[in-house]
Amino acid sequence: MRLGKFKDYSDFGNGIELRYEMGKANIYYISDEIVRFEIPWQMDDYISVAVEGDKFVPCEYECRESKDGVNISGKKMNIKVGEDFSVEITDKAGKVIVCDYKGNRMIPETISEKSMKQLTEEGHDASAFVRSEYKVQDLKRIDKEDLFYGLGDKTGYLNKREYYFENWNSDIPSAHTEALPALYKSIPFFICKKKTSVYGLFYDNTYHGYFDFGKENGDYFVYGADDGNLNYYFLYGEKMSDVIRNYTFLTGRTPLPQLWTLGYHQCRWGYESASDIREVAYGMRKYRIPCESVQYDIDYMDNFKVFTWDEEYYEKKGKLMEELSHEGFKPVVIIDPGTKKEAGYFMYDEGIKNGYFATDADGVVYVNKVWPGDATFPDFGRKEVRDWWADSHKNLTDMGVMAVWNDMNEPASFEGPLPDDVVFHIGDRKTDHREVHNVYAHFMDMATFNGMKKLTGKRPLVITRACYAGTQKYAAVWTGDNQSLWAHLQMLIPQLCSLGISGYALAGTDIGGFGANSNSELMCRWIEAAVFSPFFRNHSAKGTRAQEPWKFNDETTDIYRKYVELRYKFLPYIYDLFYRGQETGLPIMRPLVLHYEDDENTFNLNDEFLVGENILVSPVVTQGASKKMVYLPEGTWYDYWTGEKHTGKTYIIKDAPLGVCPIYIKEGSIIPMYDQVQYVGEKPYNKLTLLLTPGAGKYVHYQDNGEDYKFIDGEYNLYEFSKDEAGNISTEMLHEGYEGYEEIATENISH
Ligand code: MIG
Repeated sequence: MRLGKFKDYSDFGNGIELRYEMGKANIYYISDEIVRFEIPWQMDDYISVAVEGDKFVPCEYECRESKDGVNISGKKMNIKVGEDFSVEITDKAGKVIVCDYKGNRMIPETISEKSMKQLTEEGHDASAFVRSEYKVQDLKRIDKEDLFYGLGDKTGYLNKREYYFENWNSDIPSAHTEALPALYKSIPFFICKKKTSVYGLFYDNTYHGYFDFGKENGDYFVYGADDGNLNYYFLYGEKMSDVIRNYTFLTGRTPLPQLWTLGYHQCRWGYESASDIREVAYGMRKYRIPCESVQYDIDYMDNFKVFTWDEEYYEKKGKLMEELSHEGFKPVVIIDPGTKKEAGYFMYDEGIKNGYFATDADGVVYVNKVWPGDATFPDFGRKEVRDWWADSHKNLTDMGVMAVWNDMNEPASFEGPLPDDVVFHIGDRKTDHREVHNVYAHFMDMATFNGMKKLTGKRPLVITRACYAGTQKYAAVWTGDNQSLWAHLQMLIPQLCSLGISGYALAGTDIGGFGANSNSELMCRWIEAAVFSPFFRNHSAKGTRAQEPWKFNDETTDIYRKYVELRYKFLPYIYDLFYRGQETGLPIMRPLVLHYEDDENTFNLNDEFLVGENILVSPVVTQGASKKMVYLPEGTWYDYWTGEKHTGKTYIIKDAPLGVCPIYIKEGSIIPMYDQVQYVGEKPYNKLTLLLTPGAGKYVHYQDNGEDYKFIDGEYNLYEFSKDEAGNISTEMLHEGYEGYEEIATENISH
């Protein structure tokens, strides 16, 4: 689709409308650093799902008509718009940051009929090789040095250059390899790091989307979508962290979680009865492995009917949860969107009576098969449906449930995908499955979050498998059905770092691997690598080898315990990062390139990461390895285990036999630590220990009750610790509104 020659334009206050021979386009100046470009191919007045509320910040820009379009000069950048709505963005010095690719796509020749036939014969999906122009399409130029980061949970490596991806939330039980175009999540945001600059683009369109970062052709990248508007935000930044700040300003930031949710969680799809859960819970305590929850997978429900309880295998409703709560276990249960089609079942009856379920094009309630057999799909895009779903959580909170895990919300279905024309809504607007698919989970998570918030008054933990851009406001994510494979342990690092820079600070993988059989070495290396993974849960599938640590051997149990204990020690540091992330949008687990942008050794570093700015982790993720080549960036670093000092910007070889995860602390660090507990809340955290590395430094520490929203009314403390070269600590209270620590101790790294 083309717009053709430019005609004229008008200014509407916070942006301009450009009129072309064959249509119109809009540019919205959201802030000095955020500009939205839109061609309303499908509809005027599109309302974003990801961006909530009015984000306009007063800013100044000037428009001048040029011979083929408009030149806009703003505070941070200039924008030149020409024929066909071609865009060029330059910095104030005139250097191009990004510009449209002027030529046509050079689509490689479509596959020949002969090859197509051969491929199909052997069962290959030959259609996957066919490429064509997309209905909505945008091409931008790639320069030789460009690197691409972000895009959420996509497989492969940090840098997405020369890879091709799709956004279509997909339930993939087979192994997640770098060849997969799509997984569970759709986050159409990426950062392009250029030789001397950086920028971000967020293509806010919920239809099936496509991203080709120079695979088709090295001169341009292609963004495509099956329908909707061309609708993208340009995000300016001097640094990568500015781009992330701007992106999360738009789509929202991960809210401060409850402290216990950052502890350890044990799960398995296959705890078939109350006694299975009990055995695991008491096992955690017996083996002294700190643990917050043993999670309830689908077996706890009566015939997989959501918001019910199976009293046959799981005893009387509420009994087990009540018993285990005395041991500090917080009940977390799974919920699927598919609602069993069964007359007499309250959710089905209420949904039918009120017309809450999606229908086919003729208005007949749509049915597909999921766990409960024939199931219907709540039309979550409508507020009244979300309110109903939110209130239904009372069935859970009445039993004592404290957090909800939303699964299968791609939405997944067993009898083929939902047809394109299944009718859904976004607000009051009637639309179809094609537009809603990628935001189905988003709306469901919103409902869960609001329900749990209202019912418990606490900060909800909603764990979701599928999501869209912006869902981070409502839910934590896990990366779905990985497998007990070394390749998947390796992928944990780029995948969680990518989710992190895409707004998802609270993310995790199934520790030990979900599918396939784990083994003792893999378990140990996984808990070492995952020790700082924001969401921290071991999970596995039915039929695979059990993964509770003591099911392997004593050595595994000991190593596992050592790392879970380490996690609990660093909880206040992790919690502080969440606190700060509310302002910065920065994640917990970070790729090194985020803080060392000028160091090319970090550009493609997939096997280590930073936790905040002060801790560097370089886990062993290769079978049989007992040494690790660690890259230490500029600065001075201290080995967490030995205190050994290293001068950075160099590679070192670290001895790392099973049980040793190389961890380094930056010079001048002050890291807050807590004493060991078996679970958060076992005893009050009234002592804080500051781990110190040599050198002067400053650190701000946040403390509150770790549960509810009283911090908004000022019930929290903010400590600023300063340390001089000699190691003397002074404390300034930046805010005082909560009962403080009884003791603040210090500990030096070189024990
Ligand atoms: O297709 O509820 O990813 O974590 O244990 C299986 C059973 C459905 C998929 C989830 C997994 C969960 C499992 N679910």
